[in-house]
Amino acid sequence: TDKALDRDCTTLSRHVLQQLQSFSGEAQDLSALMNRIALAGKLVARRMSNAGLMEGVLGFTGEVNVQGESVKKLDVYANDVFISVFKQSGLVCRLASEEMENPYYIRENCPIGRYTLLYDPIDGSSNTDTNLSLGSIFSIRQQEGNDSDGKATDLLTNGHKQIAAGYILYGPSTMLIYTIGKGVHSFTLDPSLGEFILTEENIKIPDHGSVYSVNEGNFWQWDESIREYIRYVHSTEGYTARYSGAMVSDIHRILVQGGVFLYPGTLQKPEGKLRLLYESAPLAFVIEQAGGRATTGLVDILDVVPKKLHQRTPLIIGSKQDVAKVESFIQNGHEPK
Ligand code: P6P
Repeated sequence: TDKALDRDCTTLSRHVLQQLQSFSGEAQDLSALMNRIALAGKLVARRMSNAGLMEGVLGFTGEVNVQGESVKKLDVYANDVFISVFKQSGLVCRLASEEMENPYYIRENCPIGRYTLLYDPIDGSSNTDTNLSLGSIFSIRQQEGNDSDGKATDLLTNGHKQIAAGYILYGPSTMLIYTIGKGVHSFTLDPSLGEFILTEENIKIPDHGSVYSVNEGNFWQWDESIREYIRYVHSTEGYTARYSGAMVSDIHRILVQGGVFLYPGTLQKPEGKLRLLYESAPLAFVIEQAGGRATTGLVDILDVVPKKLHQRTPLIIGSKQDVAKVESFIQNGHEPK
């Protein structure tokens, strides 16, 4: 049959089943979960594409627009989208996100739904008003125990407990990148079909790349070892700086071209700015599955055990060699290897 047609028929839910080479209960669940993530991505992408047109959507909250809809800030809207798509799915009992202090329980799903979604509905929301790329980040875990105290303490475990993770990149095209621990695969939304179509399977991050991605405006707040690394890349041929304000887009560039993204601890945020459970850990799962690395500078991100749901960690993520270079400055004081 026609290769292009076969590809157009490799939808995300089909691909998950192919990955697992199984139609077991869990395989079906994962396929259904990924399908719901895709639906959320489509709904958010649609909202973004006409955000500039609907009066007051950009960066506003509480406004009522011309359609009489209560207009929500995009990240509040996106947060609700993920809740809604999983409400009907029956699979997910709990959702934890940057937008909610405590996990949201879908009570009707709880006795049966054994999955928890951890997500950052809109990453890089400062880019909303400037029509630049944005992302959603997701991580799926299985609930352990019955969470009787409703504090979801079973979520406070390391990143190896993730069963699926990935991100949606709302760029010139909308892409969904995911892993279920069997490689990293990318899909592109075909708006004419309303489907995410397989773009690339088993993506491998280059072992080295020229890009370093960091907010140099924080230079005055960094440890001396990070400053030493930055002085090194400033004085060494072959490095180029790229930083967009949305780490999904910066890290996607690094997945494709190689390089390293850093958000180190600062004076104001010694633990860094990025949240472990629904930002760093899912991205670390993806990048490690693609053959890269993710570390706090001292500990692999996937080994960090959080003490609280919204715990932040420093993040150094990307190509093996480039991450190791940053670590060499951090771990050997100021003397690079
Ligand atoms: P800064 C967006 O708010 C975000 O979480 C990441 O997507 C982005 O890389 C970072 O924060 C930007 O933070 O401090 O550099 O503006």
